[in-house]
Amino acid sequence: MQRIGKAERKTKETDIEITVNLDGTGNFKQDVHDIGGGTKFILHMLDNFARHSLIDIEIKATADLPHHLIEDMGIVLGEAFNKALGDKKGINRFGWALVPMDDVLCRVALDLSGRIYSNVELQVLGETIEDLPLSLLNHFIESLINQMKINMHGHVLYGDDNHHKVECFFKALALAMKWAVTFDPRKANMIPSTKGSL
Ligand SMILES: [Mn+2]
Repeated sequence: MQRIGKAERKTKETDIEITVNLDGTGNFKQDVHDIGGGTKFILHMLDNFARHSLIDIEIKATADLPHHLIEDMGIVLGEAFNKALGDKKGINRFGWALVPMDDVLCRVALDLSGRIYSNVELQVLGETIEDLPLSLLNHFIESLINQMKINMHGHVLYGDDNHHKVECFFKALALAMKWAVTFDPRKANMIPSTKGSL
């Protein structure tokens, strides 16, 4: 089975197309026009996310400004996930991970609940990670959470290096998401909620 979702967004500011395959092997393909302002770093994070979640991600994007690009990539990625997940029949729904990266330890727990709630503290010191403004990273995470309507708790518990803190978060997010979207054949025809919908 291959659960594939494709989403597009074309505005005066951005032109983005993202495809995800939940049953992939972690392949990351991108054709994104590098416009600075954190483009490289966010792609590095998404490459990590794909690799460790085993979710294939393909992105094609152009944009006028980094802010528009990064925020809209979060929206389109969330939409692609929603399409791939469909009615969410048979998925684990919950996912969690505790991941170290050198000096940093990060914990992520999520629920693909259809309800938005987030509590994310990455403990980044200063205003930027490499060339990515912290505010933009927060926008990206928020866009993804809002679009997917999920509940996410993500905390860097300790550590020093900003790059490690954020990368560790994306790795933990990847492992949590991998488990949450995994299909369990024992509940193939079951939506994992006592409400009967998610
Ligand atoms: Mn890195």
